[in-house]
Amino acid sequence: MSADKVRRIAHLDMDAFYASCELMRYPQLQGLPVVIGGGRRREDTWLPRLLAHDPEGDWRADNLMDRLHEIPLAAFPRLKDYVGRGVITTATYPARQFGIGSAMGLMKAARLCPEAIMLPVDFDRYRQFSRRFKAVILEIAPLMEDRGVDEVYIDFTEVAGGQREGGRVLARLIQKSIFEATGLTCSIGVAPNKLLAKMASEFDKPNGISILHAQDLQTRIWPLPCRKINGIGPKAEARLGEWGITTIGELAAQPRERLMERFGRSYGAWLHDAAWGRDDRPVVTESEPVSMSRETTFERDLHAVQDREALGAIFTRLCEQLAADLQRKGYVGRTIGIKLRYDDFRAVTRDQTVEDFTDKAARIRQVAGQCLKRVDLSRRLRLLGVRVGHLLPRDEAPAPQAGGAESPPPQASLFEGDENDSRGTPTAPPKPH
Ligand code: DCP
Ligand code: MG
Repeated sequence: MSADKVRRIAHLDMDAFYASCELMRYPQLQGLPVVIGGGRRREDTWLPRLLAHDPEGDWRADNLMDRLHEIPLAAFPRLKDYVGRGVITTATYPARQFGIGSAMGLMKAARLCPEAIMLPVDFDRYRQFSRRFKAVILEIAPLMEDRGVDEVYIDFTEVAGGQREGGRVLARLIQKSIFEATGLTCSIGVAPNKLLAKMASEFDKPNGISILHAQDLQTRIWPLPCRKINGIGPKAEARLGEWGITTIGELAAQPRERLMERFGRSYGAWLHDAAWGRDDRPVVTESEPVSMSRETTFERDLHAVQDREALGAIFTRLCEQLAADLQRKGYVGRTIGIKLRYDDFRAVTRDQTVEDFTDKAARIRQVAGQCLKRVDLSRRLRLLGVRVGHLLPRDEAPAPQAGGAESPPPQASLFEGDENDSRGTPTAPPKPH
């Protein structure tokens, strides 16, 4: 970074993303309460609906896709007509005025706004829009970190216009360019680091720009609830609440040592830094991944013995998801590890490096299972993660040796049964008592 430039990091988040992508093809829904959820898209369900509402209309399957914008409002499914479970992925801003939001059950949403229009999810479409808006950003600012389908971090520091008005000039240019290319709006926060930028991007949603300077910490960040910090979830919030801490300012007033005693060294120290707006993580551009991982925080803390079955299923699923990620992206790896977080927020990791490179769920699970045997499982767990490191593109990795580790022997691991488990095949006769 040049001496005369201050660090300016932007966080950009698309507005009501899935819903906005839908509204591009159904512009007649602009300004109405619309929710996205309830299963995958099936275009063929449109025709019977259309004919029921508009029997005289010349609707044909072969040109329906070009005429989506002509579909009359009466033919759209409403929340009140929906029977079934499922949750909302997102809602348009008009729907949010009724109190509807992401992750809400469809039945509850239907009570809040029965007339809201409901559309199914179409991930392929959202991914297309995602690629397009990111391509627009990259043409303007090359240092961009992809954080998922609808958000990115951008390092403004060295980009032309990135320092003018605290970044507002560049933010405006990006916002306008994305709108011209895609028809979609986004909100941008610019701040001295990622942590603050992420919070700032929410300040003025939708279609807003917020500029935050270091000296704004006390006035604009400290009054906010702790939950607004990305990394403080409901459980940490509840534990802070037990101390009477609800705002970020109250968290900042806590001695660092006290937080470390209560939340573990690393999370406690991080909490303190976060409350003081400190974060020096770089903006990481797309590059060869060093590792890939999957982790999940449980709905309630789980115990290795009492909840063995549930944990075993979650563990298997994480390994399968990770293997699928590796296979989809074309990588194999040979360092396999686990991460646990206990109910007291302490985290531990273990890993093991093996001879063979793999992208197979069974092999990952086997080695990760070995790692699990090296940690304390007497405490309840709140998070479990699995990681594969030492990655190589699949075609650059050495071929597995004949008779080698390609087909490892099946092995019972923790969460499924251990040495005391009577289901396993005994290797020695039981000892007489
Ligand atoms: N999403 C989801 N389930 C959730 C939250 C989000 O499927 N519980 C999906 C739908 C969103 C997209 O991810 O459109 C982006 O998430 P955001 O949290 O950024 O929400 P939106 O972009 O929809 O709205 P906002 O304008 O608040 O950013
Ligand atoms: Mg969004």
